[in-house]
Amino acid sequence: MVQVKGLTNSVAGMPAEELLAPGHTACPGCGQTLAVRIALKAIGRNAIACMATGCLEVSTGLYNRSAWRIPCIHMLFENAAAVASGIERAVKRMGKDTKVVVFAGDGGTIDIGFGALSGMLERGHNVIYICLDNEAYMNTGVQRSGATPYAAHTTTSPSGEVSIGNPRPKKDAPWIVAAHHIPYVATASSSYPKDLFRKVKRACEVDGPAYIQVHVPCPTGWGYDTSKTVEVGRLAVETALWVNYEVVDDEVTNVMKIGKRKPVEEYLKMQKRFRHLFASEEGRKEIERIQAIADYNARKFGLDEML
Ligand SMILES: Cc1ncc(C[n+]2csc(CCOP(=O)(O)OP(=O)(O)O)c2C)c(N)n1
Ligand code: SF4
Repeated sequence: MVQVKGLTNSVAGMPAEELLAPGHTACPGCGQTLAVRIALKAIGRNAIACMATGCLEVSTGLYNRSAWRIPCIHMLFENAAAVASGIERAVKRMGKDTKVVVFAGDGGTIDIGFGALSGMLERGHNVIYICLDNEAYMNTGVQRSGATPYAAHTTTSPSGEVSIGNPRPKKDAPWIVAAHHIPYVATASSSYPKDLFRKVKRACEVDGPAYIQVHVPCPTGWGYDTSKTVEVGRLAVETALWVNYEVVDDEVTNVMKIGKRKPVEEYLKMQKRFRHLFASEEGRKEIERIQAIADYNARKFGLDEML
């Protein structure tokens, strides 16, 4: 394998080997491919990846220029978890300990593939499911998904004279997944690579289903400079609009505390998808509503308690 100086060994404590090769066609600054690169370092070579339709698939998986250095199968939105379930049973039948991991976008996971995911969790398959949550259907042109945050502008929730953007709050998928009483659920962010690495490692040790939802900023869909991906992702956590935590055997644990919370404006003002909120009095009121969502998260997870 070619080792490109500066592209390997970038985060201390992680294997230098890159199982997602450079040279794929994702946009510069894509948080999604960053998350996959880190997750694969944690999972290692003895794995089979299942990949639902989406940005990841078209940018890393096209025949004959695949960036995957482990076996990778592309499925539909609807059946990613079902195919993974079948592979897991086949691997078990063959007496192997190969890990089966699904990578799917928020659209593929939280909307269209949710039935298959729920079935996989409920049947107790030994599969790691990683949802790459860029908060919209990016691959087909930034359409709203069930994970799109309140008031965000997307092509199917456009802001304008009659609308402030997406009218519905973000669906709380990790919470719904946790209600299946599986051994391990976690949320993570591509802006906190060590935390993400640790969580994927932990998921590998679980006997049964593990679900990790990773917040992955998307410069193209969110509208910010490609150099700011890590900063935007960190601001989501620092404002409490995204909370990193684990649910182990039905108990919430390891909540990532952030010290003094930043106001949500700091996160919103960096992104074009929220630009309209700063342009009118009505928009300002919506920012207050978004601040209330962050306050709710802080109460729910005890973020304001002493570190
Ligand atoms: C059943 C079905 N409906 C619609 C499509 C078209 N389609 C392809 S990719 C995509 C968006 C994927 O969004 P998401 O899963 O969030 O992944 P992202 O591209 O954002 O990474 C859509 C709607 C499809 N392939 N299958
Ligand atoms: S549109 Fe967004 S998620 Fe898709 S490849 Fe580009 S940066 Fe990544």
